[in-house]
Amino acid sequence: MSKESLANLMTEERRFAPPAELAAGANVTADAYEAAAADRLAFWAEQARRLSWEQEPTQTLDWSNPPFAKWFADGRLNVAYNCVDRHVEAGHGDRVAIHFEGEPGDSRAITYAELQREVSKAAHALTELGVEAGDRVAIYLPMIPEAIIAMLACARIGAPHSLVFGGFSADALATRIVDADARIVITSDGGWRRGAPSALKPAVDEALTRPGTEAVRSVLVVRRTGQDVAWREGRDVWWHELVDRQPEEHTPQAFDAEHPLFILYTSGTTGKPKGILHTSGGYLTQVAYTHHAVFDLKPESDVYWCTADVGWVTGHSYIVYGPLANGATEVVYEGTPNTPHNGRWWEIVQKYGVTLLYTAPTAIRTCMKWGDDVPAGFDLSSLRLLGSVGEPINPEAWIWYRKHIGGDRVPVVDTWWQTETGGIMISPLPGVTHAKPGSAQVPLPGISATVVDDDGNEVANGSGGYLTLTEPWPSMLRTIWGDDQRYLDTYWSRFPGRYFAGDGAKKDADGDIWLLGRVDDVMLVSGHNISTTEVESALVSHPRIAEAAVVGATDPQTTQAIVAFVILRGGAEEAPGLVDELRAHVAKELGPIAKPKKILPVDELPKTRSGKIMRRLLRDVAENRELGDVTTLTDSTVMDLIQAKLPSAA
Ligand code: 6R9
Repeated sequence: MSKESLANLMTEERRFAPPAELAAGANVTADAYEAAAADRLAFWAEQARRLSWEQEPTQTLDWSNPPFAKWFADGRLNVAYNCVDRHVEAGHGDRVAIHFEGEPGDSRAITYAELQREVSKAAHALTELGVEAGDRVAIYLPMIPEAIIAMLACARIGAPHSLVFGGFSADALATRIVDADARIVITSDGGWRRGAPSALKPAVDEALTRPGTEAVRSVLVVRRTGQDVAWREGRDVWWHELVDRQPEEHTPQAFDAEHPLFILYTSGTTGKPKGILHTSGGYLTQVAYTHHAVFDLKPESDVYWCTADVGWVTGHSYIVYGPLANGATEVVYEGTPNTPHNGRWWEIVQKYGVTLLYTAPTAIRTCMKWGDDVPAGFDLSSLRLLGSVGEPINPEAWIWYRKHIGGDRVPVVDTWWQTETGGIMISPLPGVTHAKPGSAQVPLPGISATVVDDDGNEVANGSGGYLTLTEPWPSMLRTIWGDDQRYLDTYWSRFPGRYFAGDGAKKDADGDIWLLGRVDDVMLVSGHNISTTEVESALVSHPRIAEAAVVGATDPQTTQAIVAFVILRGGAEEAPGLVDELRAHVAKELGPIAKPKKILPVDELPKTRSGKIMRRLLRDVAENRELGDVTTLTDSTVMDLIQAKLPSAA
């Protein structure tokens, strides 16, 4: 974003107060902001006491070598003990930890006592395979309980895990195995997706033929689908043969608070993937606190469901570590939302009486496209809170979510954070904040964030710029695995002394924060910086538009011209005059400067597995360029479809 800061185009006047009952019994009330503001470090030291430490920390933050943080450095704890054993010891062994729902309809309830036995056996099994504290373990599994058990078993023996999305190719898997220098890979024959078994093991076999993967000694294979698998004697081991015969008791050993817990790769827009490193004590403190505060979890009565994949950071922090540290009962679903029918998610909410639901805007927009009558066919009255993560949520999608899923009575929390931040950073508190559709609003207690201009000066209310984090936080990344210099360059060099997240944002008249998308996606039109998010939200507020992706394409007159790719509601039938009507609609909502030069109806948009639109690829299409890296797309055929439809897009 150069010269002109982001134009502040969008206005949203709707407001929703917290439901009185929720506010009256909320886990966290307004005084938390005051306590944290009065003494931020004392506030986090207090939150660390939610955990069970073998040795309580006496230090909170060591920032003597910024930006390399140490939190609770002299404390010692076992993360798996905190997520499992201590709940059993507290008498909650019979509480269900995981309601697993397989895509084909099989289900399995795992109590905390059972989880303790499974994690203990898996920890013994890893030890038998020679895994020691500090060794890296690659996990390439579908959404089945063994994924969670494997992660916790690694944590239990101090072996950092590196999850790789089941949807990623052998190449992507190999790169990540090599970079982390993994010793073991945990995988399965396959998983169920869209009503059919989808193989995983062949990608592992292929990845392990690549140079640099020789250090992998064993491949531990879960049987899920029963597909035939190729077998390498001496290397491949069945989970059920090795794990099932292990002892059910395992004594957890405590590790330093700064002991590495996991590496998770983010692709970013360019360059090789970055291995984001998270450690133990600070990470667990923040994910446990934020899960308690943002979702208002009451572990005795709530049924929580986060629809993310465990291979995404949202799965790490808000399926595994946060909820289990808090003793939650949660749903884990293996498959796709429309198998065997478009109402599958709502059927699951009804079946388990889900009270707290956490999902992504892309899923919400997809459900909007399928129609209001789908959720209306199920009893969703158990829900009491809805969360959103992954992208800016367009105000119309927010309103739809609240109305059609939340019965117009439950709060919606829009949570901004990143793989790098480890836990939620900016979000309403459901019992406190008067919600504004489309805005993540305020940093959580103990978190310091602001919006700055090109020179790093805080912008006035009503202006846009760059989102920065101004103080270290407990679950912050500690570095990029094996590359401290890249950590400094990527996050700490743009604004010295501050973390730069890469997102554009604005502050509204009340000082609330609105996220405007990645700065790489911001458009420069006739000297004005315009956010792709705002134009997309304006398009989505038109009744014919289900989804929109906007990019800036090079233009001789205006520097960049706005090009919009849209999915029409109720099918791709294009009514005459619709494109003109849409352009006029955007002009009315945002002003003539934001009017797209081109609007192109398409059937699908290119997305990553975590549901983020890959605008970079659409920019390639709009500028008639050869496509860049497509390996992180959910479905790489989408780009062919778009290109076939638009032979001369630019
Ligand atoms: C948790 C996660 C991080 C990027 C982030 C931002 C976007 C996530 C958002 C949001 C607006 C929200 N993002 N949540 N933008 N509002 N509530 O998504 O991590 O996969 O690393 O992505 O996602 O652009 O910088 P990750």
